[in-house]
Amino acid sequence: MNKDQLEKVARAMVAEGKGILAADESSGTIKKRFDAIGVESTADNRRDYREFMFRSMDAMKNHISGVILYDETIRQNAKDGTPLVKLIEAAGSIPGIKVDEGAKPLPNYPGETITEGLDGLAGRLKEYYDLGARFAKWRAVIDIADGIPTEYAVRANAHALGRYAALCQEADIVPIVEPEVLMDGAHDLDRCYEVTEFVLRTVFNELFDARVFLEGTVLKPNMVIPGKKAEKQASPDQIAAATVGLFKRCVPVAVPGIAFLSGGQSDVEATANLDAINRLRPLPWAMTFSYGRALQAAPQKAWSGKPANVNAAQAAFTHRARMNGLAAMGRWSQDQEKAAA
Ligand code: 5MM
Repeated sequence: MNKDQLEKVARAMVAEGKGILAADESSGTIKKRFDAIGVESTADNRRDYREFMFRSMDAMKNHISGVILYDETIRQNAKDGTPLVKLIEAAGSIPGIKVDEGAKPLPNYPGETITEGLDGLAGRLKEYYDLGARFAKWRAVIDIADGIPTEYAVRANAHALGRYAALCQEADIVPIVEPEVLMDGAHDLDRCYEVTEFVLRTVFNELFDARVFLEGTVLKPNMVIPGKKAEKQASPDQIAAATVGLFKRCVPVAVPGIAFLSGGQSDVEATANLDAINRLRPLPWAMTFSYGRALQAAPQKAWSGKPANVNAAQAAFTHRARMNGLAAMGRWSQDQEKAAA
């Protein structure tokens, strides 16, 4: 394990004013996104779509520290034959790879899942390193509803995250550790706090037990936020106070950075909440974004599969990347959002 390299990459992933583009939608998920804009999910369309984002130079150079890719994308070439990985590197951004094989039903625990993908992972990581990946991602999914999550499901998922992270570091790849507490339910902010606290404590216990080098990791969590169907929603200041307060109690300062998922928040909501979090500086870690939907919803809509729309779609992507870059420094405002739109 090259600890210096791991720490250097982890710090670069959360560099000031930059964050991560989560473009690792699996085939099923990207099909859903394309269905919504009336685009057929073919390999060429997926390539064209991701290519225009990676060629958005201003966004990539100034605001996107790294890109999480899916297995298909890390092997794909741009239309002119250049590997997509090279486009990312040319912009000074770091290629990464999703290595989990998805959340599958957990036997005997209705409504809960376990993320699979540990078998053969050591070999796959070696191959991904050779293809250019310098970090990886594994997502555990924890749902909140009546009677769930159970302690067993949280422990099983945390254990897998620990084993994944240790395998990554052995391959000189920085693990993004993503325990996602879903915001799909009707639960309130306090319930999200309680579940996220148990999840984070359990995950860090497993990382300690697996002897993971924390300085060479990045945490990708949910914010502490009420469920989408909750009667009472919360303001960015309330979400920021709950999130930072909880993380200070559960996340070791050896972790260089926390890169949030957007989890179904609207794009501007995800930016406003990240901004409120960074207005609570000084913080013990960099706190930035690793957004999928909140970075891509606008460019997807603007593109809608038409080559003539590529410039507008790149502008939409650049705008969201810039707004989130500002939020990652606590310097975003509604006025900038509107002025640049
Ligand atoms: C981009 O979506 C990622 C892959 O999802 P699937 O494996 O379900 O296809 C997803 O893991 C994503 O990286 C995180 O959920 C964060 O994305 P959001 O959209 O929540 O910011």
